[in-house]
Amino acid sequence: MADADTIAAIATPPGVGGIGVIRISGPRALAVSESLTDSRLQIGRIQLRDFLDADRSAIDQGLVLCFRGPRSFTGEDVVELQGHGGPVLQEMLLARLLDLGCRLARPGEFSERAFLNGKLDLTQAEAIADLIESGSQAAARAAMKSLQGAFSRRIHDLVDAVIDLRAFVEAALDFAEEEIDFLGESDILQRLQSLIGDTETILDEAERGRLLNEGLTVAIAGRPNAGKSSLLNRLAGYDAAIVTDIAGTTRDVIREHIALKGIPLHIIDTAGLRDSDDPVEQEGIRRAWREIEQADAVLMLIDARSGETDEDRAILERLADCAVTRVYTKADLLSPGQTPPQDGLLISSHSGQGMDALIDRIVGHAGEGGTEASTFLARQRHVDALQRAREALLQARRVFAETASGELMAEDLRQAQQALSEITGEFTTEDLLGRIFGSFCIGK
Ligand SMILES: Nc1nc2c(ncn2[C@@H]2O[C@H](COP(=O)(O)OP(=O)(O)OP(=O)(O)O)[C@@H](O)[C@H]2O)c(=O)[nH]1
Ligand SMILES: [Mg+2]
Repeated sequence: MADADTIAAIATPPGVGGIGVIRISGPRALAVSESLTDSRLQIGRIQLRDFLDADRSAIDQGLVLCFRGPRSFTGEDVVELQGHGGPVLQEMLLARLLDLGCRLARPGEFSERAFLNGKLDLTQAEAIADLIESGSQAAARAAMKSLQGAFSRRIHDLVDAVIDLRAFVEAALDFAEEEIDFLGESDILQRLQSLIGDTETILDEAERGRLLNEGLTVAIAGRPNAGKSSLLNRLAGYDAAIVTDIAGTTRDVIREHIALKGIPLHIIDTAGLRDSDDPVEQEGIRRAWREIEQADAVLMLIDARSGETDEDRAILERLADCAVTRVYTKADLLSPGQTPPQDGLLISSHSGQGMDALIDRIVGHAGEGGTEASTFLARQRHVDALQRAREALLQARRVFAETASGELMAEDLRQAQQALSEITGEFTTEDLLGRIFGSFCIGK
């Protein structure tokens, strides 16, 4: 058992509803519920009971479901009280349970106990939170696949392969130099290579799963009057940002949350980039750069009539490390004989020209095949860990190619294994668990 406390929390959302569920977990869950209902309760049966206050007056009436650990969500004894969904009622019931010796559950504590008792691994526990919070059907489906273990299985297979290779290399350490050759240097390299390939495949999928979960951040950048706010409004489908023909209209960072082709997007409109003496505009530009440099993708807007100017080139230079798409704007204003620049997309936020191609390009940032190919939902944490695992494997390959030393390589393999194990939670720190479960809501 993870904890001797018996915890309780309201599991349904706050507010008025047909039913309201209170969840209790821990060694005294059944005893407390029997006191509350002043009755004997049985496992695995749905029982109608009065929920009694200290003075034996009924607070509410409802169904009681009892589960005996380890055959429960948390792995401990669990009782669910399904009463009526009134906030005052539920508070009264919860207060009574605290009187009877329960402690109020911390956010995510039910899931944390399920994890600590081996009912779920970490990706599955996270998938529950992501499933509940999923913002699109595609995200919900992918979260469900993670919950069913699709992601964990892939990671386990990878960990097993790393362990095999470690065992192989470490066995080789027990042999003399000449015998290592006999064990096959090329074999080791080949296995390492296929491990790196598998890690990269999963990393790609995890990145897509992360985008599906957290959304793709797309910043709209460019000089004043390039048409940034007009594009934001066109994509959002309403007048989110002020548009005028005065250069320097937008000062604040404006965010719109939209979905294109099932992919959640955070579209960010920013202040026009230029040298300015106005302290308000300077601050706007400073914030603009911060958003642009952190975005997953940047749309660099350039007036199609002027084409790329020196000022645009200066901005593009600073964007060298970002995923930038050049977008030439105001296509409707091009004079009939004028040929538009060819090194980017051509759009008009007024006529709608080129919007489909732009949307395809934006969605394309979510990866080959878009999110339809996502087999599981992922978080930034998973992507980071996979990247560390890949780094360690690449390092192992470098070390082995240079030194042919299994000993040095074994340490890198150990690190790769550790990074992968963080994903499923076989290797974790208190701190990591606190951060993950602390972000869940109470009663989950
Ligand atoms: N004809 C035409 N005009 C456009 C188009 N897009 C923007 N404009 C006009 O260009 C001017 C500037 O547009 P904004 O969207 O405010 O430009 P911005 O890049 O947000 O400008 P700042 O906020 O000042 O940086 C406005 O007068 C818009 O109506 C377009 O596709 N066609
Ligand atoms: Mg603007």
